[in-house]
Amino acid sequence: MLRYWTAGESHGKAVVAVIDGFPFGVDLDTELIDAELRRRQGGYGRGGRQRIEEDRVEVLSGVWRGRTLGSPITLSVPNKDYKLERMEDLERPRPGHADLSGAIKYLAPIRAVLERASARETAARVAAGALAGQLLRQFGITVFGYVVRVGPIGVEARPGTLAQQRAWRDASVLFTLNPRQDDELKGLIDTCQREGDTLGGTVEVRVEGAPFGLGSHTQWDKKLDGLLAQAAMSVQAIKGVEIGLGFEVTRRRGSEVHDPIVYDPAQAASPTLGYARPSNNAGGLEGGMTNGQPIVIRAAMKPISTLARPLESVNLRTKEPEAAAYERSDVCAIAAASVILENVVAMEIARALVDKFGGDSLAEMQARWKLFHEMAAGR
Ligand code: EPS
Repeated sequence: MLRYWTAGESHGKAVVAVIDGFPFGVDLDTELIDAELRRRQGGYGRGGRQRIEEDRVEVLSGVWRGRTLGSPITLSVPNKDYKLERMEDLERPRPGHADLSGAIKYLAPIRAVLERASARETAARVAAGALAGQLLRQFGITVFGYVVRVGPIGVEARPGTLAQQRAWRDASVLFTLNPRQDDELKGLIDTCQREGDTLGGTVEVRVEGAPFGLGSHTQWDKKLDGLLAQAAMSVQAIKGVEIGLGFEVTRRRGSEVHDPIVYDPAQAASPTLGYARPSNNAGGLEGGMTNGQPIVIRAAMKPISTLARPLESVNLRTKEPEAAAYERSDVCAIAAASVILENVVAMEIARALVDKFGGDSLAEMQARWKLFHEMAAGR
């Protein structure tokens, strides 16, 4: 079983991921992890913290001569802005943040809660996901995330090959597939910043090359759509997750929702095994299992809850009304969210892959992948 945890506070020494059950024999490229960490720091609308940090991974365990050992892998991303011991407590919880619930639940200072609730933790999740992505590459599986909405402005859908879409996304300061809309989106974020406010948006993540049969219909906690939803929803500030058509299914009849099945022998060598689908409204998942189609997930991010022009709150000490605390923050972190979601999805797909094909070594996984595809072709 592949599983992972993170540890670390926003202004502590580092954020860390421990990944357990990662197979033996994957050549690790730390530059690929650093590239994802750099992307996570990018995007228009970020706050002052990203001018301080230069996130880079340090591999503390689980690798020998550049190759994974099958033992737990520890990835650390040191915080340049390490100052936890000098930081003061807050008295006025920020609506939308973990401050109030956490301070009451743990009978603790707000500082003790916000440091761990902070989205800084996602640097560790991105490092872990970028490691998982290196396992997926061995099987020709790619995970690709991009922004499809910033606040009220939707980004034009732009069909293209994965390579074209990657080039468009990487040319966009907001990691959308349409860099020509960047100026409009930047204008929106600038206005919002001038008004002391924040903006959210929507991210889409697409997984291509996943084989049939990841996940399982047999038990609620093995359904891959459920696992993906949990992983996406657990990312800071995510308030909604859709798969395929998502909430749109409620407006349509069954005949306009379900994807017909046709057999096309020319596609037999593709992940569909020849079972082509003229549409992909299911988003690649039926019965909690992959069906050979691209997996499509969307996640809705709420606006950052730390506002320069704060909302009404209460001083926890005096119980008197007061404006919420303001600490340096981002105006819009939707671009970063697209990187985080891409990487948490990569980890869930890697977990499902290890479940299906065995996780001791890459060589055994590859042999079992081949055997499964031979057997499935005869089904
Ligand atoms: C965050 C508050 C800000 C963000 C942070 C998330 O940090 P600081 O208080 O140091 O300015 O920059 O995100 C990151 C540090 C990051 O690397 O993404 C919060 O309260 O969630």
